[in-house]
Amino acid sequence: MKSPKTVILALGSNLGDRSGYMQNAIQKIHENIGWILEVSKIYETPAWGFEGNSFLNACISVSTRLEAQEVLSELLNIEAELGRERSNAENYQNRTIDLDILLFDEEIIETENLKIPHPGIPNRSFVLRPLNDIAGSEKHPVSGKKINQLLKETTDTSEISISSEEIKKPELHYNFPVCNYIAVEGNIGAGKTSFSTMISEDFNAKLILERFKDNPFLPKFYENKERYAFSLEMSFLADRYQQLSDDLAQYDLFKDFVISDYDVFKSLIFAKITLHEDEYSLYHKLFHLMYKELVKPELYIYLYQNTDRLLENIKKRGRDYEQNIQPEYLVNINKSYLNFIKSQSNMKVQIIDISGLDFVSNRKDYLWLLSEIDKAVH
Ligand code: PH2
Ligand code: MG
Ligand code: MG
Repeated sequence: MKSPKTVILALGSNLGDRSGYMQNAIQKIHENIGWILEVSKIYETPAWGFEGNSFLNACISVSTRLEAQEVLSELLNIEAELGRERSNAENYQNRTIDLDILLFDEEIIETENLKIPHPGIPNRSFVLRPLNDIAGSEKHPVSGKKINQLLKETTDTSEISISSEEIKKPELHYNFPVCNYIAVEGNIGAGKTSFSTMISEDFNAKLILERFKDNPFLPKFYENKERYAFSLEMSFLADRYQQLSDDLAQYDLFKDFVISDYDVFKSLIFAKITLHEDEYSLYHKLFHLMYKELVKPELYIYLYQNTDRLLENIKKRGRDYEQNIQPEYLVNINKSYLNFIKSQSNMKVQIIDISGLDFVSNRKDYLWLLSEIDKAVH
């Protein structure tokens, strides 16, 4: 999964309800590309480089997990949806909406259909004026000059004025960040780590990830379950207890809440499946001694994924020792989770069926998932 990057886009329209098209474009960019960070003022600008109606122009910055090429193809879709018609004519045409990538982090891209930074930046005031609103002190990655410097130096003397029209960021009000601590749970391969990582990046949360990699018993366990189950469960429990008691106690001033990709109760859920009865009863005693010391999550999210997709995800991430996991084992784990959840009367739980969804590569699925989570919190 990729970390978000900041892309800066130019919006232009000189046909029909110009600011309406720009507002609709922003909504579609939010739904398909990423979070709108900043929106410039809107400028009224004469058609540059051709005889045509005058334009409204603006710039926005967007936080996206897409690659530049993917952003480009989304923009072309949005332009088409908003009635942009492209003719084969050589020169510029009037258009309902034009969406161009100006900057993509500090990347420099030179392909047949995509050049970043946009080569037109330095000699177009209709780009530089709004760009200066949101990125005046950013450096142009090729010339190294700041945008405000490029604006001072440009030779384009077009008459540009601030328009009285306004465009806004989409209104978003998520309630779930009012929870101080959210735990994300789900079967092996459900996407717990991806989802909590995305939330932590997008909503400024402190992230606690399970340290399964450091557990020396895990590969051994998958080789010989009888022999290593107890050691494995004990070491997971010790590790989870230590991590949660340390990390939840350490308050991070700069983060708004905490999100983890597990809840400590999973220890008991797995132990019940993997241990013999006598081992389990010993384990159970120790578990509760530790459990009562720990801070409980204010919201417990269970991501339900169907067995076929779990197996597919397990294969895709390719951890050697997981490749022989049997479907029955996953079905069993899912049942135990649901039983545990049923027995929880004083915890806020949200079970979300994500079968058929792909929230990592599909932003619409991700936004749907966020709205489902939000339903648990009022
Ligand atoms: N876009 C063009 C060509 N000319 N002129 C103005 N004022 N605004 C634009 O957005 C614009 C233009 C090519 O995309
Ligand atoms: Mg253009
Ligand atoms: Mg264009």
